[in-house]
Amino acid sequence: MLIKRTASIRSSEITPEDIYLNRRTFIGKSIGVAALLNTGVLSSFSAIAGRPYEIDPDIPTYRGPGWLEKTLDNLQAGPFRTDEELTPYLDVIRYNNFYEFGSDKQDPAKNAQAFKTDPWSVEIAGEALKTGVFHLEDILKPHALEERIYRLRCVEAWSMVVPWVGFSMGELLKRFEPTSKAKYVEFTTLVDKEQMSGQASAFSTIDWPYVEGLRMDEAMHPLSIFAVGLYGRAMPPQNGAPLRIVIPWKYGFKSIKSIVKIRFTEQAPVNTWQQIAPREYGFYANVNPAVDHPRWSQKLERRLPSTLFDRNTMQTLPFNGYAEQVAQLYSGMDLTKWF
Ligand SMILES: Nc1nc2c(c(=O)[nH]1)N[C@H]1C(S)=C(S)[C@@H](COP(=O)(O)O)O[C@H]1N2
Ligand SMILES: [Mo]
Repeated sequence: MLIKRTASIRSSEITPEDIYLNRRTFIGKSIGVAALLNTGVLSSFSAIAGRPYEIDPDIPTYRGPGWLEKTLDNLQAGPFRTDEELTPYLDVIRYNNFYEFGSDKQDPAKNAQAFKTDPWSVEIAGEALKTGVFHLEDILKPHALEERIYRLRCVEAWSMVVPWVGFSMGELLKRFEPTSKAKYVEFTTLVDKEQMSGQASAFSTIDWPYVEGLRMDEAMHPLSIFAVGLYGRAMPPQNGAPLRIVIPWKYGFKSIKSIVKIRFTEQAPVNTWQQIAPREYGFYANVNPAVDHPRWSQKLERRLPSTLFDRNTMQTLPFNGYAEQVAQLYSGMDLTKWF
């Protein structure tokens, strides 16, 4: 739906993605702001963000479940916000890694549009007093939604700045009363070969489901969030609707999407990328410019939007710039070994 509606998007299929991203951004800026000012949309969004969102109101957006729409009206400004320039909405929703829907950057935006995210339930399991299967709506009910503007740094050396809609991960996890044996928390993505074309593909290297994990103290850190939206709207399917996590000081692959299970464990979970290539990807995956990926350097990153002519390159910072908040979680650990 999203992809088919405008004729200009068609050109993405024949244009190198970098040029395509830049062109869309330019169009978005030149016509989008004026249109927003006319409709008053800009002012209503800037009230939430404290800064204007440059979103063309003609861009079809995923609405999400009705109950979520109501809570999106009451967004609060969350802590730790970066004031770096936001990555344009179109880049955030059309340049994705979500292998369940294909491995090209534009596959998820094309293949996830009909993804059914309502009703959705999440199983809470393992070392906790309250376990069971819960409706997502019930899980989210007690939490006021915040806007968290974070950097996201992919292990592939590109990055974005995204205004996520979400809330503190620890606040939710606490409600299920993890026991003293809960040293880690594991997250699992949906398996549904009918809906997720990437899972049905014979070329897939991933042993589904996609699994991720955090140490309990990482999960309880105030920077860690569950996210249900971005840019003041419901989470687009390609970005991990209806529920994903965002861990901004770690490489993007830790921020697992479309979660159906949360399990508290005593042993460290084996996350998907570590399982596929343990020499390239570890459990911690803290952003670290001093530790190269075996096949490329991690010193620099390409901040989207990026083009063939202007790569928009910048230095990658330890812990993705969140060292002040999280470095003490790893004091005494050799981060070249625990990568
Ligand atoms: N289930 C699942 N979660 C996933 C992935 C995936 O392939 N499957 N890709 C990860 C990677 S590598 C990145 S960089 C981020 C990208 O999030 P975004 O598409 O919202 O920018 O999602 C992460 N979460
Ligand atoms: Mo990534």
